[in-house]
Amino acid sequence: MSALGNHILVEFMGCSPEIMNDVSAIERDMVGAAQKAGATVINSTFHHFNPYGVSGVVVIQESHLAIHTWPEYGYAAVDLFTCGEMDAWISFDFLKDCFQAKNYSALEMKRGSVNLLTRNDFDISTMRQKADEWVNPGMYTRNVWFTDKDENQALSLKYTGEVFHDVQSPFQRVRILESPKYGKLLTLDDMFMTTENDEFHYHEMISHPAMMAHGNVKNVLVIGGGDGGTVREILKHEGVEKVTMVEIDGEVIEACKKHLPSIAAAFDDPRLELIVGDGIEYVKQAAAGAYDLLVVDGSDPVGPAEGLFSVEFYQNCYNALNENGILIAQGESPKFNENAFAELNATLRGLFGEDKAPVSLFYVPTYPTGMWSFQYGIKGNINMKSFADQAAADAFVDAKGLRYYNTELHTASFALPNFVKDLLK
Ligand code: SPD
Repeated sequence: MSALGNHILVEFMGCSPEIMNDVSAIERDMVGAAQKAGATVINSTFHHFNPYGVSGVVVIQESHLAIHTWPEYGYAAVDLFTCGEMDAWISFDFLKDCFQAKNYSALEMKRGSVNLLTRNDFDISTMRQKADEWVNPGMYTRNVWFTDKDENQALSLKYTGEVFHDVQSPFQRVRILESPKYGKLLTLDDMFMTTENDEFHYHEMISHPAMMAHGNVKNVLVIGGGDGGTVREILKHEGVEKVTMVEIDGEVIEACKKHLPSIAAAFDDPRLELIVGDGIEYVKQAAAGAYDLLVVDGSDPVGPAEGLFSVEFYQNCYNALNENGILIAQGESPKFNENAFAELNATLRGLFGEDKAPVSLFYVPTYPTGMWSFQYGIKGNINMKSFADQAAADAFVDAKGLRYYNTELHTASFALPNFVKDLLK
């Protein structure tokens, strides 16, 4: 029986749940399955669902490949619809291996049996002409999104589908992806950490306000900050004599050195001592009064960074600072994780004093809600809104070509909206 198309309805069972929930791997494998069978890929669009599951379609010149996954059952429902000479069983075999399917079944149907259809008499030459007028982009486009979310809100960035690095370290899943808008980006588990094109917002604001308010920082401890952006900014200050950086996950450092060299730009500075180890333990053992500045550049309070939000950790930070020392910590968002934001401030107020725990706000387009904070603990009498030497700070901004920080913004970043003040009460 002659037919227009061939449709294979596939059940893949006993698949790897991790793969079934991995939108980037599934997109890569579905496109790979099409290409392996010699298809011409026109477009792919894939979506990851909350809390889990992936759906997607690869449109090919020869029809389409589609998938819906249920990671909790290790199950994928796959459609392989082809026409012409393409052998969809090649795609089937390829996907079976990619998904590590233990069981599978397939139902093959012919679509459009020619002896059941009646050909009409439309003018095929006009149709051809119309088709020629349509401008094909000439390459296949991908529509793949990475989403950083909690149960109520999300921020999604389109990425190109390229995965430069994807390693499960002992602590977290470390990935480097590429976004058309923000360049290469680092994700840890399912959260955005930094991107090539907006990293300066975060790294300039975690470093320069404290440096400029203090004016004489020589000895710095950085906990976390594995991408290297924070130490890069701190080491721009010539008065800094020593920076010790303690990052728990060596995989983050290696991934960023390889794929994000503009961020991981200062790891060779002789003033930097880089330790791959547990920052929480390091601070516990640190000599009392050792540091002028202690920077906590951690990720969100889940996984390896959870301990970076504890009272005990900040008590040890307090002890490690000298009498004029400043603590600065990644403070979460008052619009995304309000509890972590408010609790951290309560911890810092409890340790440093009610009026010694200022909060600054800044804007990061690639963090959920865009509004993010740094939180301070001031041991001496430094006023975070002002400068040891404002003219020197202005000159530094010009000389280093800073793109986010300036002295007006420094002061303004400590002005808080009323709803944020209320959260901190
Ligand atoms: N949700 C993102 C929280 C910020 C984590 N730190 C970013 C590291 C940049 N050096």
